[in-house]
Amino acid sequence: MSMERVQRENPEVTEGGHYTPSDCQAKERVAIIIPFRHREHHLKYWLHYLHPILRRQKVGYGIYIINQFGEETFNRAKLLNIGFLEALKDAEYDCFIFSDVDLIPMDDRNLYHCYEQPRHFAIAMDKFGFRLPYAGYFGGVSGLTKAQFLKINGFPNEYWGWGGEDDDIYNRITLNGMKVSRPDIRIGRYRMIKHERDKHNEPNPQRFTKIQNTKVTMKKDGIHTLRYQLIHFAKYPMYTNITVDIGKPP
Ligand code: UDH
Repeated sequence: MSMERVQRENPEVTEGGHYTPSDCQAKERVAIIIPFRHREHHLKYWLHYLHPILRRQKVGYGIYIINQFGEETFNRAKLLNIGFLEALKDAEYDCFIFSDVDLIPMDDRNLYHCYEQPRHFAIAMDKFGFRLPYAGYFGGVSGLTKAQFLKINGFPNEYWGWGGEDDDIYNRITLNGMKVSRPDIRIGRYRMIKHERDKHNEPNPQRFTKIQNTKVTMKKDGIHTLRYQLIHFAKYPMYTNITVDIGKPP
C-alpha cells in the first residue's frame, strides 16, 4: 500500500482528510480520532479501507491522527482527549469516533455516526473469535457525541502503558447514568491488522486498581485537567496530523 494510491483512489477527499457527501446533507459532522505512534504502515491500510467505507455510508467527516512525540510510555486515552479538543479547534463537530489504527470494519452497516447512547463499534474482532471478550468491553472503536463526552469529563489522562483506559471509560459512562449501545454481533465485525506488541507500551500493572477507583478519579482527571504541548499540526491530503508532547508517567 502507498499513500499515493490512497490519494489516487479517493479524489473526493479534501485536504486534511475531510469529506462531505455531495448528493445529500450529512446529519452530523464526525471527527475520527486515531491515537498514533510509529504505525505508518497500518495508517496507509486504515485510510485505504476507511475512506471508501465512510463515503459509502455518506458520513461527513474529518480524520485526525494524534501522534505521540518522543519515546516515553504510550498513553492512548490522553491522546484521544487531545484529539477531541484539537478537532474542535479545526472545525465544528457533533460526534467523535475514537479508532485504533489497526481496526478495519468488515460490514458497511456498522454506521460511523453517533447514537443516543455512547456507542461501541468494535464488538466482534477476529482476534477474540468474533465475540465480545467481556460484557463491559469498550475497546478498539467507540463513539460519543460532544455532550456525552463532556458529561463524563472526557477520558482519563493517567493510564500510561497498555490496558485499563477503555474499562475506565466504560465505568465513566455507566456511573453517569448512560448505557453503552452496540450494533448487532453479525454487523460489528472487525479485522485487526496483525502486529507485534509495541515498544514503550507495556501492560500497565496499576490498571486493575485504577479501574476500581473511576468514581473518584473521573471528577478530577479528564478533559478539564488535560495538559499537553502541541509540537506540530499539518494537513495532509488524506488526514490531519497532530504531533503532541504529552509528558511522561509520574
Ligand atoms: N498505538 C500506536 N503506537 C503504539 C501503541 C499504540 O499507534 O506504539 C495506537 C494504535 O492506534 C493502536 C492503539 O494505539 O491500534 C492501541 O494499541 P494497543 O497495543 O493497545 O492495541 P493493539 O490491539 O495491540 O494494537 C494489542 C497487543 C497485540 C500484541 C500481539 C502480539 N502478537
